[in-house]
Amino acid sequence: MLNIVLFGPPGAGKGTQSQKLIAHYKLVHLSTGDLLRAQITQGTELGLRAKKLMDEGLLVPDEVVIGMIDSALQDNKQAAGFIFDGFPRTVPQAESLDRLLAQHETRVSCMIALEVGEEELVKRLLERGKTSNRPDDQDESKIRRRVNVYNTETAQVAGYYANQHKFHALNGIGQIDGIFTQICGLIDQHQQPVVEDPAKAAAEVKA
Ligand code: B4P
Repeated sequence: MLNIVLFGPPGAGKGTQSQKLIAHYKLVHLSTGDLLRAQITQGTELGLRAKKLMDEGLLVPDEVVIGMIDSALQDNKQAAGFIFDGFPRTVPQAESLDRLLAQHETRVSCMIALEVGEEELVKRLLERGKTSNRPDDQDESKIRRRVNVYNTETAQVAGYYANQHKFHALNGIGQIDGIFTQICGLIDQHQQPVVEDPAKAAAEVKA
């Protein structure tokens, strides 16, 4: 299975690139932001609690998002793999994801982080806020708070995957298609079959 964690601050392009990646690799897209917004639209109790936090640019409690990912994995047992978009956002979420994937006899293949500076993030999200109807995209101080939450609570998740030798960072500024090509290059490296004995493999290729 191919399981990609797409990482980066709010507005880095995670949602944008996820749409292209699910079409290219036929993966299931799991965006905790989208799952939470669906709960808000349905007017569930969980959605009402999440909305207050999201509108303020704060994180929703770990157990809520972990529970949503757990049920989404149960609902997609036949999937070829997943794009995790906006999850995990804390180290406890990352630890839970490892545990949940192990229950399904799979694991995270790699994390790809999109790096974008704060001023560009603010510009992109204010622009999206003109049409998205998302309260968290319409107020500059809330956008800056989200970036601050990312820097203080989420950025350390990168270290968690670096320790597992699964972390890759890319410049998230540039043409969307160009960034997509670079992401695919990194993912394809992780899809290469593991060669146990390079000399034997080379001899087989010659023969
Ligand atoms: P999310 O829904 O995850 O949203 P996001 O991080 O704001 O956006 P994303 O990063 O996907 O946007 P994109 O760059 O694609 O989170 C919303 C809230 O939900 C959080 O603040 C939190 O409250 C809650 N939440 C979600 N998951 C949680 C979790 N695991 N734990 C706790 N709380 C959680 O797009 C941004 C804009 O940039 C778009 O308009 C796009 O067109 C543009 N763009 C993209 N790439 C571009 C490029 N290369 N050049 C120019 N513009 C570009």
